[in-house]
Amino acid sequence: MSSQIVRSASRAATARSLLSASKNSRFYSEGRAVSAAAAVTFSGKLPYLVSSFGRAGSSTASRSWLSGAIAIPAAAYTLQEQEVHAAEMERTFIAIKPDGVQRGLISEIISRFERKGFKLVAIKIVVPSKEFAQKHYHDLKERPFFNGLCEFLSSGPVIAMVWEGEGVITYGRKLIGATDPQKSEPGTIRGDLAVVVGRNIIHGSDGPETAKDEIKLWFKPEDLVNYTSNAEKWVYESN
Ligand code: IDP
Ligand code: MG
Repeated sequence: MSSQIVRSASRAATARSLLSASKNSRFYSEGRAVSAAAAVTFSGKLPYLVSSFGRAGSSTASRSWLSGAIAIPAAAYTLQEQEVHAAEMERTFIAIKPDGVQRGLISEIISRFERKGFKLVAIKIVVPSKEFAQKHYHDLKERPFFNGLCEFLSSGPVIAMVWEGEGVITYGRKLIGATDPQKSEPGTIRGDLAVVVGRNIIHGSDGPETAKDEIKLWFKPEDLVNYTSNAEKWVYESN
């Protein structure tokens, strides 16, 4: 298991713990790449927090993180702030490309992320310039299809979105399916709704770093909305 996966697994476990621990307070999440442990401050909720952390230790990754966390003296958690300004939920950048928009697949695609339990935190419709498309796909600039790809992305409206949730970067890619729709599994967005690689209807960030970069490229920080969804306690609580 790579250290990146370990980090993201422990962050996810922390986020879930905090969701339990913050039943009566507002839950915040941010796209900042901060250590969850460093970000946690509580108001008089430490005993509950600690017992909640204890229960959450179901994986090796989270257990090792948790033992470290519990060893931190209570005083290390400043108890001043009212709100838990805490463990980020992961965020990913998802775009419905011009073919998906023109084919009337916006609601179909959004509903797959929504029904899974992920939370929409930013959305806009935009026709990107070719220069912007080149920035978005900069890592593919040596590929023979780069120019056509950027022409295509800038040829019409794109739905740009940020989705939030535990494991949303990796699982978002699973929902999307393989790059070439001929190889995408049935049940995935590309598997069910697209046929060729040049018109595969959707983009999704492929890792934490690209997610961060792409969100920053497409959205201003103030475009991202922090809110608590009513569904969160039903999606994330554990027994
Ligand atoms: P991804 O979208 O699954 O992350 P990437 O390899 O990052 O796949 O490629 C970006 C986009 O470039 C693809 O979604 C697809 O639209 C296009 N693309 C990838 N490979 C080819 C190809 O071989 N021919 C034409 N277009 C391609
Ligand atoms: Mg890609």
